[in-house]
Amino acid sequence: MELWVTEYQTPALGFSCKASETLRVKQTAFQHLAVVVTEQFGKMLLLDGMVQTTEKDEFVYHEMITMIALNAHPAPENVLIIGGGDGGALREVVRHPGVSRGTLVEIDEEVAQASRDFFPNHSCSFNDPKARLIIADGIQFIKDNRNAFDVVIVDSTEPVGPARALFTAPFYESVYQALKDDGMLVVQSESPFFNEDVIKMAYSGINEFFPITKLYLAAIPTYPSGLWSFTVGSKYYDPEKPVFTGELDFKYYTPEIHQAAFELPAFVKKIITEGV
Ligand code: AG3
Repeated sequence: MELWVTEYQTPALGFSCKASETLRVKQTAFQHLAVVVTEQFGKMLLLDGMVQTTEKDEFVYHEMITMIALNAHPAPENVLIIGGGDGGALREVVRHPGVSRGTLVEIDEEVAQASRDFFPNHSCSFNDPKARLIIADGIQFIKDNRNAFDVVIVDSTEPVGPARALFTAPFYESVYQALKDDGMLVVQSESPFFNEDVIKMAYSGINEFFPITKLYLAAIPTYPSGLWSFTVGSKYYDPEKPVFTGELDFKYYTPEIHQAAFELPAFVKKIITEGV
């Protein structure tokens, strides 16, 4: 018998992967969690039926959600990640030579546990001396910090369930206050093909508080439509300009990609210019 796992990316579109094994299926306190082994992409983590990360293509998302801000900020010493309990983004953060502390605040400890159990290449970051893993509500955590971080990265699930408030203006205001005077925020903001509303919500919410707001793109085969967006809010530095000159081994990111990622197709530009 063949086993296939399907994410319904829209009510009319399913994305299916042939799977050889189911490693974990459980309802956590916050969401439904599954880990399966797919033939195409290796191990895959799903939350509430939505693909979060796979062994084979995780590098695109994790490099691109971290390195744009880290390489555009001249001194990204103290970095906070909200969500991202699999540890993939944290792995990228702590390997950056400019970073001295990477703090990850994840609400659901079962996500971190699944990563420890099945995704060693993600969860290796938990043992890094620069890393700190906190199981807590990111919204409360950010409110308790003022003028503390150089970069804040929001590696959330979709704005349904526990992540809903992470896409609202009051949250972006708390992030603004938790950042230092030259700080930067990066959030994952979904697919320009399927989630125009989410992009508008993130872009306009961030733009309310941050003087510089920009959208950039990356190609991620296992996420809906394969084209993914990130929104960055910056208090001072231009996020488009890489200033890091050191050597790091990347699989997707290059200094040229850094700048090219901000070049938007006409229909994407329209999403952020036509307002909410
Ligand atoms: N967080 C964003 C995943 C969004 C995917 N959406 C979907 N499959 N419908 C990923 C967490 C990786 N650290």
